[in-house]
Amino acid sequence: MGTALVYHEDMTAARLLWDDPECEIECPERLTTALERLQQRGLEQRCLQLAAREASEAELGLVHSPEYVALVRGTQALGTGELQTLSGQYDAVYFHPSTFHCSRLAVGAALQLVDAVLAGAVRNGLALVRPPGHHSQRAAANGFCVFNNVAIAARHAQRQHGLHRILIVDWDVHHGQGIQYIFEDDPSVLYFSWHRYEHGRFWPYLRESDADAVGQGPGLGFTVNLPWNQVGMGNADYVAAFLHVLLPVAFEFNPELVLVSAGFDSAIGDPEGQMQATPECFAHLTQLLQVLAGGRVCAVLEGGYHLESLSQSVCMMVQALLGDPAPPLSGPMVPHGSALESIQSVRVAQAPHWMSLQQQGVAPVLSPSPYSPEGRPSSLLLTGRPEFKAATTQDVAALSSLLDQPRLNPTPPVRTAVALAAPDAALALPSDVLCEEGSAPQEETQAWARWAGWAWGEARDCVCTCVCVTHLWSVCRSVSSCPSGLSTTGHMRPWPRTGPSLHSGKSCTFWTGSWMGRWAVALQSPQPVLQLPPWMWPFGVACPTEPRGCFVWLWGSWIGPQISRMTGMTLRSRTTGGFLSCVLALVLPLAYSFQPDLVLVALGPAHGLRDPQAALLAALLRGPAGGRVLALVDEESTPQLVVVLARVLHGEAAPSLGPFSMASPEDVQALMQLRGQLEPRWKMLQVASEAGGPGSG
Ligand code: X5A
Ligand code: ZN
Repeated sequence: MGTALVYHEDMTAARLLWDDPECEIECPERLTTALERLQQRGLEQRCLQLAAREASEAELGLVHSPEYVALVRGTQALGTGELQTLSGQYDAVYFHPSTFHCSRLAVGAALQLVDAVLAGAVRNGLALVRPPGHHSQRAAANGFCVFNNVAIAARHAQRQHGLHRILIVDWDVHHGQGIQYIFEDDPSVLYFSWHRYEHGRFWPYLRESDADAVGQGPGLGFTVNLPWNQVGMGNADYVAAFLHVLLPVAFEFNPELVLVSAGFDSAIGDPEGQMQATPECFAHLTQLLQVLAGGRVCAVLEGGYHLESLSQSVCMMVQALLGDPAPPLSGPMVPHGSALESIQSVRVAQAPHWMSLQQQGVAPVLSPSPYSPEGRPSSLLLTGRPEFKAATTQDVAALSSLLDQPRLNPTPPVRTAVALAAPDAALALPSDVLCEEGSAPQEETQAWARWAGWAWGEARDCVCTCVCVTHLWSVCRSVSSCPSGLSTTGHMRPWPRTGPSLHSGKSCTFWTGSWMGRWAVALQSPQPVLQLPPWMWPFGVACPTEPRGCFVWLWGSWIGPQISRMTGMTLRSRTTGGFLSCVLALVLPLAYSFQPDLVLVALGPAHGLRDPQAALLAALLRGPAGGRVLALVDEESTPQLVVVLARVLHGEAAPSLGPFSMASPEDVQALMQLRGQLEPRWKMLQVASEAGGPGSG
């Protein structure tokens, strides 16, 4: 199951024919540069390449009025002066004689992509199109957009493929008000948008872009707006928005298809967005979306006006769609105070509509919007656009050195390997997963150590290898028979070869079952597991003699060689809501805050996770350590678990968890307590600004 790339050269034909500083950034080079970069990196060749077709007028009619379609059709015959006059009737729009053809190709590309994915020809894909679509309305062009590509694709998926729940994720830096208007009373389409807002002082200056616009009538709660009130939002803010707002709601919604309004003007260097997220952030966002809807993700290009930043972000997204691991995120994983205020305000506004947001408790509304109901804020008229500070030469130099960094690594010799006692040809492993036998304990240990070496050592400079399902027992045995721990043992030699040793490096263990006790003893932990503080007890305390639940265990270089922090919690929740809260609100924020070099996912006896839960956990944990994951599975586990883990670690879609069920009050209570304790140290756990009041941050 591959990735489609839909494109047509004709979409480069439309261009601005007169002087207009606002519109000139929407230029043909946006497509040609991005495509060239995809070719250079060998990514285009790995995709199923489809030539875009023109959408029919009936298809345009799924969203647009016949009069409007006729009007755009008419622009083909207009002269430059007439085109300019007509363009002036809309906000930030230009028409070109080729606009009608280009816009029909843009819609057609989105439709073809949806058809390919829903027919099962590919798992996911990207349509590289222009003009963009998300500002376009039933009878109006707006913000460079002529027809609403993504909205039409959603209606098409409903009418032609009978879908009932479609999620639209709009990560363009502008509010896709066009999509919002089209679906605001429709509960079958959940629209999520984040956007630069600055309390209403940023284009398109709409009251209805704020967090309290949540949809209407039967569509209440199916519009989710996350306004950014400051520029400079970065990787931590975007990931926090996904973990604490989008994903809880999306899992509860349980979409059959994810459409992405993939604008990259939300990336660093973009003149419109003025944000700070680096290109690899879009690989992470893409990966996070792929745990939904069986991985059926259809992305359609929207904005993105810094050619280099746009091209790199597009490459990152395609790489993630292809299943490659995402490079680790750079920079401090600490969300901005203003971002947390925004996240908090959406959670408050949406809590009445989503159980998943009620579970974690929300504080009262922070700050009323300073937006004046009469129209644009008066300060805008007085001060112009203060948010656009001119970039200094220093900024420009820093940006180009950042974008010059090589961030796409060569493909590793083996992306995923599996060690099994008795490899079985009947196991449905992907053909390019290396499967090796390790039946004797010594061989198993060696195989495991070799995978570990790949995952961490040799692979450090060539992406990362997501590796290894083996027999936990022999690993534990060899660890416990070696009192000084992994880093010094001869038969574990490959482990510390080129990477930092287990003690001095940052790694992150997700450990389940009774083996944690042995492991801790083997590592001579100064904090034996049984001394976990009482506030962790509700989540299950690790006890060497009594396997119970699942444990999260972190240690790192920041307090030297000691195991610095241990937390324990159970993931063994009977409800999907409880499990998801653990993963989204605790495990992933911890892991993203910690920025480990390696993630160990160990599923011991009685780990209590159902296969789809284990797969989801493993899939999501590929993010924080740049794909370096080592999964250890107990020998009592079923071959199905081995296969499902190998598949998701290899980049395939995680199986569905099934319908959402609300977490138990005990789970919620315990989780809140644990988060409260950990929040001061691990900032990605925060869902509200620390000062907790207006104007903070
Ligand atoms: C698709 C998109 C932006 C329009 C900005 C007008 N449109 N100032 O990014
Ligand atoms: Zn945009």
